[in-house]
Amino acid sequence: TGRKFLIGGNWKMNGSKALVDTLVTGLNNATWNTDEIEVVIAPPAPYLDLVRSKAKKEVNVSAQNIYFEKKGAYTGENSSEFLKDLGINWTIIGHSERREIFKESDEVTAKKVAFALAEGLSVIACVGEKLEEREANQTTEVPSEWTNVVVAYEPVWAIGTGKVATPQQAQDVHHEIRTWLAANVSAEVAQATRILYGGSVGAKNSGELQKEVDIDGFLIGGASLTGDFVTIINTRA
Ligand code: G2H
Repeated sequence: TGRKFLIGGNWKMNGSKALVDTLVTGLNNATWNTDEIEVVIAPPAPYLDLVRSKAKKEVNVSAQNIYFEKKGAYTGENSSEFLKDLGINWTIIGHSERREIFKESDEVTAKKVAFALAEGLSVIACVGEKLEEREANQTTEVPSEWTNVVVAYEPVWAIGTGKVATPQQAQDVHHEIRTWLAANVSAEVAQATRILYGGSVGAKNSGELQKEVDIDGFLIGGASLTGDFVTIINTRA
């Protein structure tokens, strides 16, 4: 497909210095072909600096969220400026937990995606069941920047539940998203944009899912906190 397979780990609100040590050591000892696989891990914000300084350069580090302003009176928020200062150039935006628990709207999500891209960050933009069309619609507000956007499809019913979409179910939606991109952005963007699957991915099901032609990687929650994450990389490698 010409698209580099992306294996992302979203730690969510989990971790400790001890866990950083274990997980980063595991990744530093693993090897993969960086021409074919891109590894991105997203620890909680307070651990970003520690993870970036411990991890080898083949491990990309990502925030889980940022705000759409550079600085100021926004208590509790994180800025693209902090990331750049730490040498971190990825962020997840619009994860379903941000939307559901923290009530982030499509509008806010779209603003954050546009802002992060303008700041030179690469973005894992999450879309969920039924939302993909609207999301993609708003993301076209930044058409020139698609090279730095990775789309993550996470069916809400599959997140953290152990229920995984079948490879065919995931493939069908990924194909729809790619078709939408072709129709609404361009054939080039549709061909080049990576579409990740997220929702209870583990070492047991990654092998089957990755065979699907429109699945260009994973966004992995629970299993990214365990040895499964390296197993998934090795299974792809
Ligand atoms: C979906 C996914 C990673 P999990 O949210 O973002 O989590 O793999 O735990 O279902």
